[in-house]
Amino acid sequence: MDTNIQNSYNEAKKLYEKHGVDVEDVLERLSRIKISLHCWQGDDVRGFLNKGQELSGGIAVTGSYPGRAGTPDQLRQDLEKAFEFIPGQHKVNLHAIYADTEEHIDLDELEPRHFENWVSWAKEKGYGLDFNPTCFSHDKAKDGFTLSHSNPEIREFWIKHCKASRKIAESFGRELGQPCVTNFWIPDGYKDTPVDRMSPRVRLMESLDDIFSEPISEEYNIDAVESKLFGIGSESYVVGSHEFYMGYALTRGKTLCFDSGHFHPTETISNKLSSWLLFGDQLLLHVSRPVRWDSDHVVTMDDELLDIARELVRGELLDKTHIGLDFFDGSINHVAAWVIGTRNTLKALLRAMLEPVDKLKEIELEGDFTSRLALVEEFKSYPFGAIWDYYCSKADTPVREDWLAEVKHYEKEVLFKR
Ligand code: RNT
Ligand code: ZN
Repeated sequence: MDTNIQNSYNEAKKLYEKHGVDVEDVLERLSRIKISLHCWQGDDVRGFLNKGQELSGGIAVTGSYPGRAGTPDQLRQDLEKAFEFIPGQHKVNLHAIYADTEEHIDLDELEPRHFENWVSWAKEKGYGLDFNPTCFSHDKAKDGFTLSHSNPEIREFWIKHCKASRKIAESFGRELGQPCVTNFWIPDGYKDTPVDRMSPRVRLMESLDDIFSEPISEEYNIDAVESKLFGIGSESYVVGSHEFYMGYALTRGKTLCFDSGHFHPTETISNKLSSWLLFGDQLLLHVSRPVRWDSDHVVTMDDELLDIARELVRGELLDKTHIGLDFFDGSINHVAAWVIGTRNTLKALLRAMLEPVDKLKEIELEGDFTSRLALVEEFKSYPFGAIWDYYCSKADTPVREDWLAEVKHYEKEVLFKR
């Protein structure tokens, strides 16, 4: 290891240890955290099934940066490249439209065999896999409704697709020896104020109950449900709102997914996590960054990311939390987007873990809010960067911005030649 990195680490470690923080233990705990890299950042949410379908469902990618993955092999190659720059062992989050098959099939006909190439790749590389049914970008989702559709035939199509998705997820979990988190997100909603808010919710509840009627061991598959406040074209009403899924997940023992872009622009998810996990068993995060709306910008080291990380650490919630990323920026290098977002998420967790949590909690209980504020603020400029550099170096991943030159090289040699 570079002696500067080692020396800076030793000095930084002493500062943290003065406050009783066991830095080696922190790094060991950090190395066990898995982040799920969302495959859809790699190709602007296009997928390989039903090629040519426009992205729908009230989500949007802007930008046309060259080099996005056009085949499953290219997408895997790009993910591998990103993982070279991210310390630790992580997961890949697939959507159903990323099936790797030559067969012309529809979403309701998908089977585990259509994902065999993904599984053997993940096995070889030691990655875990997560999954999502794709209830958008499809002719049967054109009017903005899927599982809550008033037409029973359309509903049935989506129910079949979601059932097929759970089977695929189960096979991932079985094959890879770690549970696959399957996240159910549907776009259903109205642009303008509805007259009947209840009936679509009743239909959604019934569809979900049907989908989940077959028991699947949580050893293989964990079902999560994701709420949303509004989308493009569903500004006035979304069937699967936060309250809907909170009630659903609690009464059905499901995992609740919080996407940081799915609430009012000034509302944060960090303040919600402890309340949910007091009553619910598990949490899925879609770490994203809304800018004025659910814009899915690349995750940066902003206050909310830090607050999410602090909540997970201070509340001892990490063991019950699955962390996935969810952003799609088509205006920058696709591989760099993953690297920046994932490194930031890990770095935020590290920063949170390096805080003297027990000591701060004591000070708070004593009512010494002056010290609480003073210490929390001083800790913001403690040398976590030196610990992070050491962690990256030890994991044989590039230190600081060194990864950028490698991404630029990859861009020139591979991405721009596509
Ligand atoms: C949409 C949701 C959902 C999607 C992915 C592609 O608002 O956040 O998680 O981003 O399924
Ligand atoms: Zn999401």
